[in-house]
Amino acid sequence: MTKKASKSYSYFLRISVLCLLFASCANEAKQSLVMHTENTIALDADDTQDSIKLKASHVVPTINQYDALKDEFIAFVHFGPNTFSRMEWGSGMEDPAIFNLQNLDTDQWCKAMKDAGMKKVIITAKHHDGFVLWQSRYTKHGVMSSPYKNGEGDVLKELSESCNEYGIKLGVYLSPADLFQIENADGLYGNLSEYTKRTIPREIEGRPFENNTTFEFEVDDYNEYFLNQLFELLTEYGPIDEVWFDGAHPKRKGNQQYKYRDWKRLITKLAPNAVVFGKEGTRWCGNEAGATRDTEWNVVPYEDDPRTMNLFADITDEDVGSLEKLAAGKFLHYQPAETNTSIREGWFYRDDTDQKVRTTDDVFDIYERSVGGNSIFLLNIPPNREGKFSDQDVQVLKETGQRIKETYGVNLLEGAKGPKELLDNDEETNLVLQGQQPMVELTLPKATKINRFLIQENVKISGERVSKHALDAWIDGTWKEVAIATNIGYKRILRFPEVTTTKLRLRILEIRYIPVLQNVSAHYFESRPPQLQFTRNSIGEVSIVPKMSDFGWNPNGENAGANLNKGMQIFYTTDGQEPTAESSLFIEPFLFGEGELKAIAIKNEEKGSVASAKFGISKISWELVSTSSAQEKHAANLLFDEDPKTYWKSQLKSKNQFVILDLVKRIVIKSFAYTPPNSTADGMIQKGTIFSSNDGENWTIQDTFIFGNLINDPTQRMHKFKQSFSTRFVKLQADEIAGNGNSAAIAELDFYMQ
Ligand code: FUL
Repeated sequence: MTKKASKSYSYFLRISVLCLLFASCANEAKQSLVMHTENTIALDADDTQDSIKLKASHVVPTINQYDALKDEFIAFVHFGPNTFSRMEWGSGMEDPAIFNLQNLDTDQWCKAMKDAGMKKVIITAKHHDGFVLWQSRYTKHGVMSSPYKNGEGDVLKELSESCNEYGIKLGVYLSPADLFQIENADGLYGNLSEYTKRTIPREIEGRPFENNTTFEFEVDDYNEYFLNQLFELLTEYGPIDEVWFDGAHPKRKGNQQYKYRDWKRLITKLAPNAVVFGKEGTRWCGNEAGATRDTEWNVVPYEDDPRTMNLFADITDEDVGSLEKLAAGKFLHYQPAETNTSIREGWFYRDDTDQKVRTTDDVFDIYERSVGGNSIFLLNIPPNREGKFSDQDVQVLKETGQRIKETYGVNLLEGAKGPKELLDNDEETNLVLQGQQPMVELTLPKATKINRFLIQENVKISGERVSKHALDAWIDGTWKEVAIATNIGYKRILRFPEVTTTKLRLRILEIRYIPVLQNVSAHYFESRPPQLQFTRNSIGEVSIVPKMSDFGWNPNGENAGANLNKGMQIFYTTDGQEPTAESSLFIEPFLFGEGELKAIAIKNEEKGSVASAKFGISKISWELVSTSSAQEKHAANLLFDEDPKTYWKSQLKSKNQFVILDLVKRIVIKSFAYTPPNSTADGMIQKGTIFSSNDGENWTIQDTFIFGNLINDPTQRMHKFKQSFSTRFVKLQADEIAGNGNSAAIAELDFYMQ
C-alpha cells in the first residue's frame, strides 16, 4: 500500500468505527459510507480481506447503469436479411434485395413490449452481416438498396417514432464484426489503411446533419466508418439509451483493431444517457440460454482499469465476484449483468411451424430469476417476414406482463408495521442496518398468504453489501425459515412454498459492510398446479416432474414449472386408480418395471390434471445383438436407453433395415410401442415386421404393423400382436419409411407382457 493509500485507509477505518458508535441514530444511506463511492476502485497490494470488503462496499453504479437496472425487463429485436434467409449468421454477400420487407408494424412491436412491462428495446441496426436497417450515408448495403418502400424505408426511424409514442426507450446494436466490409472488394474492415486524423462525421454532399458537433480522431478506415455510423445513430433517432457491442466474430481480417475509447468519447458526448453493453457499462451474463447464477454480484474484479480499457473479455465463470475473486483482481468495478436470451429458438425469425416459442412459464421464470437475481432481463423477440411479432410471441409477452402486474403490482405489505423507510415505496429513504446479523421484523395487518418476497439494497448510494440472508415467517406461534439466499444487490426475489402468516422477519446473515436496504415487499404468485411428466432412467428409476417445455434451443436446464410452484406435492398410483392426496407421495426416483403410473400435483389443496404413462418391461439388462447399419452418433443402443431425445438411425439407401435385441430371458409379449424421434421427420417407420427367436438364429415372423401420420404427429404408437408369443430375441425390420425415406429411426422401443 502506498503511504497515501495507507493513510486514507486508516482514516476510513476510524470513520467507520465512529459511524458504528453513532449508528443507532443513523438512518441515512450516506452515513454508512466511510470512503468515496466510485464506479471503479483500485485495489492495493497490501489490501486485506477487510479492506477489500470495505472497498467493494463503496463501488456503485453510474447513473446510466442504475437507470439500466431500473429498466429491469427490456426487449431485443433481431431483424435483417437473416429474417428472410432463415440464417442465424449471414455471410455479408447477400443481395440487399433479400430484405424483401413489404409491411412493417413497429407500433405492434411496441404495444407488445409495453404489455409485457418492458421499458427499452435494442434493435440490430447492423448485425454481423453488415446490412444496415437505417438510411446511412456511408454504405449502400442496407435498407436503401432493398425493396422496402423502394429503398426509401428506414426501420430504425419507424421504430424510434413508435418508441416515442409508446414511451419505450431505444437502444442500438451495432456489430463491430462486419462481413460485408470484410468480403466486398472495397470493404473497409481490415484493409490495412493508415491511422490518420479524421473528422467525424465525414461530410457527404447533400446529406447535412442537423447536429453540428464534430470530433477529431486518429483512426483507420473501418474505425472511421464505425464512428460515422455511430454519429448517425446517436444524433438522428431520438435519445439513445443503450449501445450494444457484440463480442462475436464469424470472421476477422487484417488484424482490424477497434478504437473503443474513441467510440466511447463520441457516445458520451452524443448520447449521455446511454449505457454501453459489452464494455464497462453492462456485461453479458455468460450464456444465451436464460440461465442465471444463484449469486450475481455486480461488483466484479478487473486486471486492468476498466475506465481506460479497450477490450473487455467475457465473464462466464459461475463465481463472478466472491471475495476470493475480488482479491485476485486489481480493480473493483460496478458492472450489471444482462441476462439475454430469445423467446424463440434462435435470434432471428425462421417460421411459425418448426421454430418453437418459449412458454409463459419459461419467460416468467427467467424474469424472476434474472430481475430478481440482480440482473437485467433482455429478451429477444424476432419480428417475422411480415414485419410483425408473430401471434404466439405476442400472446406470451401479454401473459408474462399480466403475471408480472398481478404478482408484483400488488404489495401485500401494504399497511404492515415495520421500518417505514422500507415500506414507503420511496427509493430516497433507506434503512441502515447495524450489527453483524441485523434483522427486520414486519407485522402484517392480517393473516396473509405469500410465496414471494422482494428485497432491494440501495446500490445507488452504498453499493452491494449483503452476502447472505434469510426470511422467516411466523407460523403456529414460532418463526419458521422459509427462504435463504446469498447476495441482494439491486433486487432479490425470494420464492418459497406459500405460507399464511401475520409476521415476517428478514435476517441478514453475512455482510461485507453495514447494509443499507431501500425496499421490501411481499407478493403472491397465483399458479395452477403444473402438468406432470414421467421419465425412466437407464437404471430403471422413474421420476415424476412438472412438464418441461420442449424448447430445444440453448436449454437452460431449469424446470420452470417446479420453480414457479415451490411447495407443491406430487402423488401417484401404480394400480391404475386415480391418485389423490392419500396416494403415495413422490419424493425421489424409484425403480419401476412394466405398468401404468398415474400422478397429480397438489398445491394447497388444489389438484392439477392427472398425468399417466404406460411403461414397458424394464430395459436395464437388454442387449443389442446386431443391426443392419447405424449412422454416426445414432448407434442402435440408443433405442433402449430410455431417452426419447436420442435415437437409432440406419444408413441411407438400403432396404429392410433392422435391429436385433436380446431381452436376456424368455418372456411372453403381447404388444410393443414405437417412439419415433421427434427432432427429425426423416426415418419414421410406418410399416414393419416383428420376428421372434429363442436362439438368435432361427426366426419366426410374428406380426406386421402399420403406423399412420407419423410425420405430422411423431408421438408414441402402440401395436397389439395378433397373438401373444414367447421369445428371448426380437427382431424389428423396417419395411416402409414415411415420406419415402430410406433410413429407419427409433427413439425408443417398449415391450409389454400385460
Ligand atoms: C451473439 C451473436 O453472434 C448472435 O447472432 C446474437 O446477436 C447474440 C445476441 O449475440 O454474439
